[in-house]
Amino acid sequence: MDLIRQIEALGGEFAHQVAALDSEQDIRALQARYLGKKGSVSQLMKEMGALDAEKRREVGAAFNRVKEQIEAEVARRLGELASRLAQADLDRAIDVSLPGRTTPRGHLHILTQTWAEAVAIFAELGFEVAEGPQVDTDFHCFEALAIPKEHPARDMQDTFYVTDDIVLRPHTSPVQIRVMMAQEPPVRIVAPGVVYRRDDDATHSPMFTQIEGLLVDEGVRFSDLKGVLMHFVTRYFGKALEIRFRPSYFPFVEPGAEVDMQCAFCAGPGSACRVCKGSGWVEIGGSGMVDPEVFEKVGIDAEKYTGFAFGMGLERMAMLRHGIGDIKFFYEGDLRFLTQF
Ligand code: FA5
Repeated sequence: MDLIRQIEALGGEFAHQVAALDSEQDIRALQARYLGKKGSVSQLMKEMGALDAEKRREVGAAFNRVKEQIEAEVARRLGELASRLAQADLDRAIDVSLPGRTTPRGHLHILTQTWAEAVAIFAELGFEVAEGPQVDTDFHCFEALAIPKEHPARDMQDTFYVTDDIVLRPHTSPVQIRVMMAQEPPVRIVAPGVVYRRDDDATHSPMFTQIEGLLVDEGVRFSDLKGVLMHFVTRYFGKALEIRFRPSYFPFVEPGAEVDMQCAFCAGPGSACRVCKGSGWVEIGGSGMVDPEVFEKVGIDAEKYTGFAFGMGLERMAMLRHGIGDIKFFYEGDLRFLTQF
């Protein structure tokens, strides 16, 4: 075949092949197979040596045309490739006008909030926080609180026994004992904490939380107990509420009383209130003046000091304030419940 036609055929062949490639690397490799030192165009050029001067000029011009054509083709394909990549980049671009995707933020559990709020309210009156173990001795939970073995009062607070002498504490009252054994009066503490009982219904759980209060000093009276509890319910429920004491029996206090507060949700006795069942009052805990027998057990002079103590359920408080109908909601971890508080 005529050399010029062969050269032009190579140009056509290159154009055909380069059209099928879509990476810079492949295109450059193809270019080298044609124009590189050992490329097919360069090989063909070697045949020019045998031609006469005029023919060589013609053929040389054909070589230049094909080289330029190949180079132009390479530049065009690389340009196409670059703009396709730029377009892909643009398509991927972020629409800054769209609302952002926020990471959901957690918050404190309603019971933790109640715990912290109760502690903060008592702190306003100068009470400090004391803690004790959840697994405690029979001595701290019962004996020292004047509830000997076989005493019927144990039934009210029946709990889980680890051994005959180690129990899961059924109330926060053992913290009173630990504090009084460790510290001389004046004592002014609140002890929030988890406690356990053999209970299970809509308002009673086998594991729940209480807050204990204890104040021991010279001249402490029952009216001080009333004042402290009135301050607490008024601050916690956000309105002035009355307190009522009903005589009750807790072996470690004398006199002892159940504490009722005026129902925060109705007009008073006789209404069709679901919370207080129309009585106008709701029970919030137990209380009383520390029994001299307890002072004797912990080595405090009962002639010199008097004191009061109380214990309330924290779930009970939150249920009353937020209208929560079942104590189980606190422990189930259901976000539909938890996110309401
Ligand atoms: C006591 O636990 C006494 N330690 C309180 C006390 C302290 C009296 C200091 C005198 C001096 P009581 O068993 O009534 O008392 O429990 C107190 C409160 O804990 C109850 O009013 C109730 O709000 C809550 N409570 C009791 N049992 C459960 C339970 N199983 N689940 C949830 N809350 C409970």
